[in-house]
Amino acid sequence: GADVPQDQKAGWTSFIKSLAHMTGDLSSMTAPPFILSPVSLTEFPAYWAEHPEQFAEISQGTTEEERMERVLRWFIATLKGQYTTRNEKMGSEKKPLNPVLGELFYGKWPDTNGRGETDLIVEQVSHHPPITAYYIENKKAGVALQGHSGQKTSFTGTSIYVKQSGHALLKVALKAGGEETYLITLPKLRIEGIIWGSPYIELTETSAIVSSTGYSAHIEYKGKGYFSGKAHSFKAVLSRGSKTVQTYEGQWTGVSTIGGHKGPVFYDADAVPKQEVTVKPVEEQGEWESRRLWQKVADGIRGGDYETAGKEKSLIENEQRQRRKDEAAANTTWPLRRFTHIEEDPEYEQLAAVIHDKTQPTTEDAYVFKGYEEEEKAAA
Ligand code: 0T9
Repeated sequence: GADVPQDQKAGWTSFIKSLAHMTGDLSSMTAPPFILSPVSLTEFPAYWAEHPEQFAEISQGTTEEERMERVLRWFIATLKGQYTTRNEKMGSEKKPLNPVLGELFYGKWPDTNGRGETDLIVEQVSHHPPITAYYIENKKAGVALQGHSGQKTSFTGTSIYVKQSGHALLKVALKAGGEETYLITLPKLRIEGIIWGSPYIELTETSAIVSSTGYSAHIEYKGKGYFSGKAHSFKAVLSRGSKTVQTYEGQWTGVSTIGGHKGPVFYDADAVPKQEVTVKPVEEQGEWESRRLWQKVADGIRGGDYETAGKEKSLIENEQRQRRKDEAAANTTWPLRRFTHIEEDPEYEQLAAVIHDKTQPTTEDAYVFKGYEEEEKAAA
């Protein structure tokens, strides 16, 4: 535990020991203060749109193949934000705040150059297990992403293995009329560096993007010591039916190339700065909105006042427990505000059938965005 503060070494050791007994859900486990992040998991879907120009440009591709390539480029471009931001901002991966049921996160990326505004709506749709649903749309560009995300975690002895559950569907409206759908599956994660107290993520195994046009991309992830010898590497094969159309390889944190490592640049993660989501000031947020809900806890964590952070967190958790008891007594359940839960997603089933990965479920549930509320329409 070289990176663990002296006074938290015992706490870190017992946290690691408790990982061995974990049963799939790490989010509710207590961890020492140095590893706590002041950011809730409901904020994470914003990573999908930190390159709003690439998101918008998907619909401008002139052929099915070009649009598929643009979807892949946008997807690769999101990975650095999704999986390395906490290391860059806070020095290591940190334990996010565990969202409460019904927690909301709203944000947008303003229209700066006529490409249209990108809107983000997130809701915590389950607490146990934690599941986050999101909807991201650039109406003007005709591009919308709807998805949900959960995690199943296990401890290997030295690293935490994370299987993501859920999927996302990207809808692209074509200028000439009609619509394409892209199923996006989620990579598996390995959280390394635990014993030193400086966790970081490496992606592993595969994920896929499958289009209603018949194009698909299968992406393989490798860390140090594999095909390029570099950390955070991937190889993607774009195909149509059973025919390979193109390959892409490199680092999702850096440069990737088309058709072999000497080919032209596909994407350079360092050349394109990310744009962070803009959020209303906390004072103007509703009481279920993440930054307002967690404000006192987050202030405590940021300011090193862990006693206040802990007390405020307990207040929120006790209030939640009481709500669940009251609901059980009244034989009611918490109503979802922005999404409708569906048990089966026929679009998922159809597109997932193309994926070779045996661990990808053939059927999954989903959360369908209910549509904008009146104030949102008025503000747009
Ligand atoms: C969806 C993403 C996900 C959420 C996070 C595993 C993790 C919770 C889920 C998968 C996003 O699109 C992408 C990025 C990071 C993932 C988190 C990394 C992480 O460590 C947490 C888990 C629950 C922990 O907090 C483990 C404690 C940790 C600090 C290691 C000791």
